[in-house]
Amino acid sequence: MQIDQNKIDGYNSQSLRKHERALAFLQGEIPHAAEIISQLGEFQIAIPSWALGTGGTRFGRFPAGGEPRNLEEKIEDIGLLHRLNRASGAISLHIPWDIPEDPAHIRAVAAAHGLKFDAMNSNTFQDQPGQAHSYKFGSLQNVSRDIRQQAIEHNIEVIRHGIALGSESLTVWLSDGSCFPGQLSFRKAFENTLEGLSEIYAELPDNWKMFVEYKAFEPNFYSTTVGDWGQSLLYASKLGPKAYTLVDLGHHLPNANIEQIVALLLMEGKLGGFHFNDSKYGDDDLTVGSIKPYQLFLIFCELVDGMNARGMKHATDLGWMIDASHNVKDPLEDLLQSVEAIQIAYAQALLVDRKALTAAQERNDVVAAQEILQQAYRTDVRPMVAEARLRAGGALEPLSVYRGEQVRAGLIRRRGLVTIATGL
Ligand code: LRH
Ligand code: MN
Ligand code: MN
Repeated sequence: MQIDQNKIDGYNSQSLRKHERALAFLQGEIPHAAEIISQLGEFQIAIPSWALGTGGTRFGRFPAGGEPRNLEEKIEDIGLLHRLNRASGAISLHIPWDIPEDPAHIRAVAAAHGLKFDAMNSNTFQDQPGQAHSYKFGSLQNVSRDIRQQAIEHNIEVIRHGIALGSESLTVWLSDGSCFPGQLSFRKAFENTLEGLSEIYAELPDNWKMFVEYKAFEPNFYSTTVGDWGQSLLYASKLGPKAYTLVDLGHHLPNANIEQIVALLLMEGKLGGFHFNDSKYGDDDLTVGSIKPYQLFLIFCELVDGMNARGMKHATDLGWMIDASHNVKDPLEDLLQSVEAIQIAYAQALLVDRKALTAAQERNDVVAAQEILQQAYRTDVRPMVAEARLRAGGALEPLSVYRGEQVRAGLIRRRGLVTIATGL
């Protein structure tokens, strides 16, 4: 389903006056507005191939209809998002949920939509049909060498798929761990996992990165073998310079100070990427910015500050990905909201008066420091985000265009009401 440029321009012209007034006001208030708009224009967020259908929960799934039936249609959906917001220019694939049988073709389909392939995700947390060994008691941590070997080979296979698509990173998330005290030896589980990761690491091309994703709980509820940022950092440090920690916002214990984790990982040069989502309780995978937008802003403050301190390019030196699930919303609308929430937090972080903040910190002026952060957070930066989209040929109001064009109804007509997407 395509929305051509004339259509988008038509919608834009309806709200252009209002937009220009709001933007002019902001430009008057913010001396470096032009710079922020251009940084926003470069910033792209990868959409996961598993987030285009209704995820549901283990209690049920209520499909929205018109969901993509194959990888081509998933790419098509991301292409549509990118067309509207010009900020979703990449896709992150999960293998074997989305196996690119004909990589040259898949690459061409993605290129036609202006999309690149971000991190490849391996999957040793489910058993696949025809698989020789079960991951019931873990994959890389497993006491059985055969099972570990199977998991290693799967990851190497994922790297091969990624090379064929032009991806440059592998995300490894292991559900390995234990449900009961005494079930495993923490030390042996760690050593086995490290050994397996090293064998996978050895297969990475020179220009590739490996992201070690951690998670505190679920599906194992007593211990997780890559359970927190300390353990992930330990693996990444032992593996070598191509290995980094990946932070999924939903993978922490309640009230964890994620912004501090981000600051320290960046300081150590070991932060590799993000899985953005939001949560109230656990790994809820809700729309980014829907529950704790201030936390998201504080995380971006550390990202901007830490990346600047290391001379890193915001747009390209970290992997920016969404990892969300959709139970009650149209997945495409939800993703538009998530991307915008990330852009808003990024723009607000770029607004922070860093010099004044450092000065306030140096004189222990706690009140001033808080005022400086909140001055940025309470600024409505949406006109700058919209302007970045407008300049790139996108929609001033992506959701209005999506709804105005009745995209979901069109997808249902073409793909049917009951579609089963692969993945979660
Ligand atoms: C695990 C996780 C991981 C998986 C994805 C489907 O909770 O965050 O990134 O690959 O969900
Ligand atoms: Mn994740
Ligand atoms: Mn998760």
